[in-house]
Amino acid sequence: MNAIVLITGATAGIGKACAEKFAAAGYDLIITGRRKTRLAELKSTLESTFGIKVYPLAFDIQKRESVFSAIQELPEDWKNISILVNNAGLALGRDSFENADLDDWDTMMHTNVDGLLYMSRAVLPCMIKHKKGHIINIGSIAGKEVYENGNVYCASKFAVDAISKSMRIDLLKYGIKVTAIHPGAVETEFSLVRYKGDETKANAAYDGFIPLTAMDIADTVFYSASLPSHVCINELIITCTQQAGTYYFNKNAS
Ligand code: NDP
Ligand code: 8X3
Repeated sequence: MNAIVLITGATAGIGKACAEKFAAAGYDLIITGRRKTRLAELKSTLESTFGIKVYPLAFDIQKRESVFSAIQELPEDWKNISILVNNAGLALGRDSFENADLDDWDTMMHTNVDGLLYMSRAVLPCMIKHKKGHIINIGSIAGKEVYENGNVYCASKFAVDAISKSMRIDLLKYGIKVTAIHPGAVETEFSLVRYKGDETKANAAYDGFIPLTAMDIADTVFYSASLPSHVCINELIITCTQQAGTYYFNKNAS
């Protein structure tokens, strides 16, 4: 086996780009998400293109039992995970606090926060045993600054920021690295999911500027994971050149 990377939310966007990036560098991959067909297609493409091994795991990351059993049931030779990329996540709705859908709030907190916690706890015993490992959490600029109608999505990403900082302290004694990457606007399926399939609203989210691509973030994740063992990027905020915060954009720049 090559070194193993587990990437959550690899069926689309940033997670899929991370899978392509690590596969191209010769890592074996465990890829997760709910959409089985997409996982199977990605496995087939990456194995045939890069000659690596891919183990797909389809489950809902919100469900604690599903996360722990998926990891416990991995074949022994797949359990030695070197890098965990906690990427699966979503925003649902962009509504004012008093009107926002409570189910949307629950789904965001359960996915972005609980899912990341469960996955980290499920994978950690192996990293602790080997006194080696790297956990890379995908946060957001929304976890650094709140914005109007961002309420619970922002809260979930502030939680990712806090969890990343505290994990780094608690896991210091095991030599495990913890990195948080906080992207600004990245054009993926994110906005389509946020606006529940409304393509007009989703496309409008990127009007007037050139957003980051999923591969821009995958490059940054891969760079963070490729540094010498004594170097750990703690956190990194990355935006496109036309963005300087959750509110500040230089739109329609020539
Ligand atoms: P996409 O919608 O393109 O991809 C999201 C991924 O998360 C999919 O693979 C999806 O898989 C997975 N996912 C969502 N919910 C669940 C669930 N309950 N169980 C398992 N997997 C789940 O979005 P992005 O690639 O943009 O988002 C990736 C991460 O980046 C998220 O954490 C997001 O918050 C963060 N981010 C995104 C930014 C952006 O502008 N796009 C900016 C900053 C951060 P499936 O549907 O198959 O389950
Ligand atoms: C996604 C970026 O600004 O749309 O995390 O919340 S933003």
